[in-house]
Amino acid sequence: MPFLCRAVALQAMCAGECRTRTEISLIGVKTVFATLSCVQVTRISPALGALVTGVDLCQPISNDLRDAISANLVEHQVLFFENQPLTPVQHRDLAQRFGELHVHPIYPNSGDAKEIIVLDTNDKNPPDSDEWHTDVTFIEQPPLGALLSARVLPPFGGDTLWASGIAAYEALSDSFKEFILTLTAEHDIAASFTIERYGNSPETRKMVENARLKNPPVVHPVVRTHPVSKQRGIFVNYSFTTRIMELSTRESEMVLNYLTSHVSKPEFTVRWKWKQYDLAFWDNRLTQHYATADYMPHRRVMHRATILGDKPYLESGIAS
Ligand SMILES: O=C(O)CCC(=O)C(=O)O
Repeated sequence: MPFLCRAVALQAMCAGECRTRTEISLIGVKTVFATLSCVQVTRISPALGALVTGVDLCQPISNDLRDAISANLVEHQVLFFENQPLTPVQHRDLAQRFGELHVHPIYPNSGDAKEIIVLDTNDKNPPDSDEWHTDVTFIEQPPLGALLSARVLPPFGGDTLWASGIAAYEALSDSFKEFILTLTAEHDIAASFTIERYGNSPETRKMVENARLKNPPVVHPVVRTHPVSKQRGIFVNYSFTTRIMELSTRESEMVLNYLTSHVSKPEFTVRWKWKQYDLAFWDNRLTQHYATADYMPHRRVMHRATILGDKPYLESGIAS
C-alpha cells in the first residue's frame, strides 16, 4: 500500500488530534513512522514487522480502528501489540472483527471459545512449530491472518520469527521468477499432522483420520498475488507443501527445497522476543513463521485465533 494511503488510514484510528510523518532513509530501506495523538506504528525490520502502541484491544474496536489495523497489516505483514491481556472470549471477538474464524481440526481449543487454539508446550508435549510454515494452507481458502497471544512464557527462549514471502520472491532472478510463475503445488494436512505425533490413542487416531478425510490435499499456485496489495510472493511452505504438480518427483523436491530455504534467509525475517500478553497479528497470505523450540523443559502457552481468507490466485500480466 502506498505510504499516503496508510497515513490516511491511520488518521482514522483516533478521534483526537492527529499528526502523521513518513520517513524514507537515505540508504533506501523503508522506515515508516506514523505518529498520532494516541497510536504509533513503528517499523522494526526491513522486510516486515511493525510495533503498534497506544491501542487497547481488550475493548471492542471501532470500524475505523479495524480498517486501520487491516491496512497496516497489509503494509507491514506482521503487527505486534504489547500488554493485551485478552481473555479467550475477547481474543475470539477481536479476531472475528476481521473475518470468519477457522476451527482447527486437531489442535486443542480453549474451553471458553472453540475458535481459540491452545498451544501448550512442555516436556510432555514438545513444540511442533519449529518449522517454517504458513498456517492451514491445506484448505481451499487458507487463513488471511492469525492473532497469537503469549500467555505463559519460559524464562528465556521461545522467540518466534516471521518471513516475508514477498521480499523472498522479489529477491529472485527474473528468469527464476518467470519459471515458478508457471507452477502449482499440492498442500496436504497429512504432511505435518501425523498419526505418530497426534494420534497415539484410539480417540486421537480417529480425530486425525477424520481431519484427513475432511481435508483432502488441495492445489495452490506456487506464487500467489496478494488480494489487497496485488504484490506477488512465494506460497509454498515446508510443513504442508508436498509436491509441485508440473515437475518430476526429483525436480519438485529440488525446487521446493530451494524455495522453502530461500524464504527463511535472515534478510527476509523479523524475530519477536515475547513478553506475557504480547499479541502478534500476521498476514498469513504471504508470510511464514517459525517458533523456536529452545526452552525445554520449561512450559510455554500461546493462544491463537485464525481468520479465514480467500482462494489463492496468481494474477497474470503484471510485471515483477
Ligand atoms: O508458538 C508460536 O510462537 C507460533 C505458533 C505457530 O507456529 C502457529 O500458531 O502456527
